[in-house]
Parts: sequence; structure tokens; C-alpha cells
Amino acid sequence: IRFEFVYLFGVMLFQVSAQIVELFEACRQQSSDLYRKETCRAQLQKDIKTLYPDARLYLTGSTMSGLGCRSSDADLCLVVGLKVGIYKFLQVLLIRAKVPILRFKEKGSNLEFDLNVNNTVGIRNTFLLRTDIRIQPLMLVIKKWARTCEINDASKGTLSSYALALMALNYLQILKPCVLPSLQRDHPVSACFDPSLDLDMVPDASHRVPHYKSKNKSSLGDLFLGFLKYYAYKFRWDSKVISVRDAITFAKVSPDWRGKFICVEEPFEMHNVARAVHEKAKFDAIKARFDEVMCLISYFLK
Ligand code: 3AT
Ligand code: MG
Repeated sequence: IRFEFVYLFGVMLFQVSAQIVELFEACRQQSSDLYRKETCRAQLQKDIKTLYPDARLYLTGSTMSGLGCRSSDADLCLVVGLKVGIYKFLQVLLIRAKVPILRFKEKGSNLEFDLNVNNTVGIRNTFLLRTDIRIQPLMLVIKKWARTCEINDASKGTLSSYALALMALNYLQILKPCVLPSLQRDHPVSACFDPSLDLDMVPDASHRVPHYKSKNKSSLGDLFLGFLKYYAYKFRWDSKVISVRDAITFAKVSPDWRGKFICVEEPFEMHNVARAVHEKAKFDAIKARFDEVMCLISYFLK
């Protein structure tokens, strides 16, 4: 009987892997979506340049990291010298957030834009997230799962997509053998962009990151289940910080981390990317979602 269950579970994981790929193919951002976003970006940049000739506008987030769905918003970073005064003007319109954001829609469509000013770390970390094409379906299914469970909305005190992506990357880094290395540790030249570097270089630099050939042959189904299991049973939320920069988790000894519910280190700036989770009830809800799904799987495996 035990053998049969193990066999059936193997078949189930095989099917899950196939479904993850299917979902990815159906939901992933199409080149026409990217073209539409890029057209808006270019037009907007042109308009801004008539007032501020030195300003530059960059697409960031899932639009550029390969983790975007057809419905994903377009994140924009406006890089402008603070002395030109545009920042002061925009502050009138900004939504209250840790990194102030101006949110708007394309006229006549649902395409949403989130624009920040001079938060250039977003440009650099976007290219750090641009993982292997094999990993992208997994990242997308994790995001879909979290959204369905209502734990993927930083504005409502749960996890941002970016925090979730770093949690998933860190899980892939600490597996043995690892699925992904620490880019910043193993490829410092390509991954640790100098902030003073011309930002036009960033996309090119990311292409220089050598393709990493992992010895880990787990299927997408294995990895998805492993991710859920890791955060349900193994990860110590109370005492550990997630670090994609060093491909480790480390103890919450510094006062910067102590007392925070979820600690996910921003790879370039060392702040907590999961700081939106500041209510115990929201934290409990996030943990409960991981636990529930594992309870369900264990029930079927009993
Ligand atoms: P969606 O497809 O929009 O759900 P995304 O990958 O675009 O996912 P977010 O919208 O959460 O992710 O964030 C957009 C980008 O903004 C991702 C990252 O480059 C940057 N970013 C978000 N949160 C932080 C943060 N706390 N610190 C630094 N950069 C951040
Ligand atoms: Mg986004």
C-alpha cells in the first residue's frame, strides 16, 4: 500500500509540474503586453523630457524580470536630479507608502502604472530577479497561489510580490544541491551594480550573468511542494532573516530585525522588504495559508 501511495504521489507531482507549465504559458506576459507598456513608457519619457531634459524613465518589476502575468501592472522608475523640482510637484499626487508611488492607468484600458521617483534600487533588483526560464513558471505559480490565498498585497499588510519572489529564490538557494546560487556572491561584477553606473548598462550587465547549471534535478512540482513545506514546517519565522544576497538565512540578532514578524533582506539596500507585514493577525494568516495547504497534502498521503 505504501509503495502505491508513493507511486501515486510521484504521478501527482508529475501532473502538477505539467500544470505549472500550462498555467505559466497561459498567464505569462506576452510580447504584445511588453510592447504596450514600453510604448507608454517611451511616450511618457518624451513628455517629461520636454520639461526636464535629463529625466529618464525605466520599466522595472515583473514587466522586466520575466515574472509578469498578462494582468501585471507596469512599475516605472523616474530617474531625475532632485534639484529640478519635479519630486516636489509629484509629492502632491503621491499615494502614502514607504516608497511613495504615483498610480495611474492608461486611458481607456486597465493597464495600471506605479511610478516612483529615484528609487533606483528597483532597477537593479529587477535584473537580479530575472532568473532562469526554468524557474519562472514556479515563481509565477507561487504568486498565483499567494494571490488566491489573499496573502499577496503589501497595501493590505501582507506580502508584496517582490518579498514573495525573494522568499522563493532563497528557498531555491538553500536546497542541497542548490537550484540557484547567490548571484552577488558568485558573480559580483554582473550582479552588484555600482549605483553610480550608467543605468543604461544594467540590462546588458544582467545578460552577462553566466547560465547556472544546477545539479538539482527536482521537477517544478517537487519544488513547489518543497517551497510550501519549507515555509510551513522548517523555516524559523521567529528567529531568521532571509538573505538572497548571501544565499543563506541568518539570525535576527540586530535590533533592525528583532521584533519584526517576517524579515526579508533587500539584496542591495539591507532594509526589510516584508515590512508591510506589521500586524500579528496578518502574519498569522500568512503562516496559516502555508500550514493549511500542507495539512491537506498530508491528509491525502496518510
Ligand atoms: P507584480 O507582477 O506586480 O505582482 P512585481 O514583481 O512587479 O510583481 P512588485 O509590484 O511587488 O513586484 O514590485 C515592483 C518592483 O519594485 C519589484 C522591485 O524591483 C521593487 N520593489 C518592490 N518592493 C520593494 C522594496 N521593499 N524594496 C526595494 N525594491 C522594491
Ligand atoms: Mg509590479
